[in-house]
Amino acid sequence: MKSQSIEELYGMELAGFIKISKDKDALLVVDIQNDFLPGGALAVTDGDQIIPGVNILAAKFHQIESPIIFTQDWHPADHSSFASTHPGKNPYDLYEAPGIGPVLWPDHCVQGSPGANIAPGLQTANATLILRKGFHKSIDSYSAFLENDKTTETGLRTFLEAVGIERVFICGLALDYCVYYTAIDAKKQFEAVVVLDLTKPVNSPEDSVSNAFKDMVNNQVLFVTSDQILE
Ligand code: VGL
Ligand code: ZN
Repeated sequence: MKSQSIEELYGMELAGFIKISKDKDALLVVDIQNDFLPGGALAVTDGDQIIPGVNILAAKFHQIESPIIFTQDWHPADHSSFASTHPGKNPYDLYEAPGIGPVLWPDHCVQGSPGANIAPGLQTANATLILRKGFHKSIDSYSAFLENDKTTETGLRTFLEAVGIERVFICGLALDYCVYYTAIDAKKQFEAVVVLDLTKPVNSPEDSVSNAFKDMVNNQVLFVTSDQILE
């Protein structure tokens, strides 16, 4: 059975076929961790469905010897993004503070916990770099490049620049948070391409996906499906 196409799901215009180049294109696999999968603390609906396709896409980048970077959300147990650290607050309550928001989260991806592990089905043997983010207690990091203060660098920008990368392909979880913010920050220095069939949203608050797409389109982020990426 053919599943619903991504054009039908999101209505985004696709960039078409793109041939990837050795050492100029990098793949970012964002936060595919147990806590973001069905049954996890901050479960993303169908988050597990993207894993086989991510493995296939990563194999294409590995084939041409281009870097593959996995990220891990990696929070201390008392992280300020957790509702549990704010008396009287519940997960998904709206909450804005510097570096935190627009909602509070259930406790998730606590450093060293099973939920923070990369999903066992994901093949990481070919990883060039596994980057952890969100480890500062009072500031979140949705983006793999910049923490939510929009100033503190994770080091990923400098890494990609040092190895000569010009374009990044972004997949993983979640579309409306870490994938979205990663794409916006990537585009400041590199071409940024989001792989629409290999990402799924949290959908909280309810306009998070439409806002993310609006902002990505305004920033000239490109969209493809994984079958359009050719080695
Ligand atoms: C994420 C919410 C909180 C994500 C991480 O990976 O998209 N979302 N922490
Ligand atoms: Zn988080």
